[in-house]
Amino acid sequence: MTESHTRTFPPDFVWGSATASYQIEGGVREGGRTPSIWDTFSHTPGKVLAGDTGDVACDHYHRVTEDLDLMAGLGLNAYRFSVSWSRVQPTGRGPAVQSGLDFYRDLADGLLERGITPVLTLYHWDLPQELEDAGGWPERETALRFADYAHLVGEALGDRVQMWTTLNEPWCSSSLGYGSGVHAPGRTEPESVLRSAHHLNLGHGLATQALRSVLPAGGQVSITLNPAAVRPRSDSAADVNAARRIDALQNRIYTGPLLQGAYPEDLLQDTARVSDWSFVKDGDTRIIHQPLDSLGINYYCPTLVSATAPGKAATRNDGHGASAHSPWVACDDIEFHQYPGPLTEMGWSIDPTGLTELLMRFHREAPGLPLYITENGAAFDDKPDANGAVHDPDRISYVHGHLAAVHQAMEQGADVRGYFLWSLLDNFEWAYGYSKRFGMVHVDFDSLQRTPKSSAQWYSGVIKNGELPAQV
Ligand code: IFM
Repeated sequence: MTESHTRTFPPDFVWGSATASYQIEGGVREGGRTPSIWDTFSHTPGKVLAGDTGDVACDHYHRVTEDLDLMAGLGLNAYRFSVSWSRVQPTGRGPAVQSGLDFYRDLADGLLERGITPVLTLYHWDLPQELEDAGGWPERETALRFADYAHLVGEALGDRVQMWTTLNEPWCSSSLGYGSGVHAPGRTEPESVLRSAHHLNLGHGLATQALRSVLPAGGQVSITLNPAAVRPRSDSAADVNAARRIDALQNRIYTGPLLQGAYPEDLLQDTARVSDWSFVKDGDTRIIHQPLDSLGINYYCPTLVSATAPGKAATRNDGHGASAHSPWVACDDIEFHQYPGPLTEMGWSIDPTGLTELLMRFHREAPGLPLYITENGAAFDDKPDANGAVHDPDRISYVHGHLAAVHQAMEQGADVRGYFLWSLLDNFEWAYGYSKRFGMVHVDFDSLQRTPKSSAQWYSGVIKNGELPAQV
């Protein structure tokens, strides 16, 4: 990747990396932790590639000090991690378990001691199984339980963690968990996609209120979405309409109530044959529409759609896994396409322009709201060479291109405050198990040895200099 000039970031720009509890921790039966929906799902034959589970993952639970030293060595100034709900509140109800809270308190302290800002996500998809047994996110009760959990964790860790995120990518929880079923809990119920999306939104609003009631001054509350830059394949009215419908289901179903305090009318109409939305109660959208301190954006690739030609069955290649069931409610007549050009190991196209596009959209639609790229990165088939070194030039090029895209948005006025590379470590990539490597640090899943890849050294240099070189 070559650019004409070096790009300098503001001195207070936050340079971080991100992980999530079930993807790295292991230690699934320790300290009173009970199963989450991902324990159940990954132990169900046929759900995860090669029968992989998060039982051991990167064994981060036992290797926290090593991982903290790794982060410090790379010069990260922030680390985004998530809390395993069933580790701190085993059944999703009642009091917290001290050992669970201690694990995250020690992690936060270890970060602070090394000058790394802890950025805590309360929910990255690992719902306590007991709450799923009671109905899961399609039930309103789960949103109330989430608020109690947020209160417990906020009270315990608010003295050392300032940056809080309620949910990570609620679209994946609702659409992949309850629509296509490729994620836990593996249900395939179109109306549950809408019900769970609403209860995740409501859970966010209630959790935000709970956090604000316990966090000391300076505590910041955010939510991380995975908005899509949805593009029509042509400018025909049918393709443009297809893009509008997917935009409603992936983006505006969240940003509508979060940022404007209402669900978009077109979304309600598009999905009317599946649901009357009577699960939205009076006052809910007011609860969801809480002031935010920032918005987290996870970006990997853009989405290209078209209307299905009359008489032709729609094929779905939306990059979200193979399933006979669609995560897209009432969209059987919409096709997803891959862009020509380079792909990552996930089959996702490499197109940083989508990131600039999204940042400019939020700059317009949520003026004054600081933005963070809370995830961006790529999976490649990284292997150690004969000397044990791991060279990953494709990842360097990917991150270089996307950081340039962030910088371009900032030049055009977007208030972007930080960037978190996904991911610190190779880890459990959900339904793909350990087959996809997103880490800037290689993990040998037999020995659990960590080896920083060349991208880690490169990113470390970017952080140290606060600037993106013209060339990689
Ligand atoms: O690994 C995931 C992460 O858990 C959520 N965002 C996308 C990543 C890559 O698929």
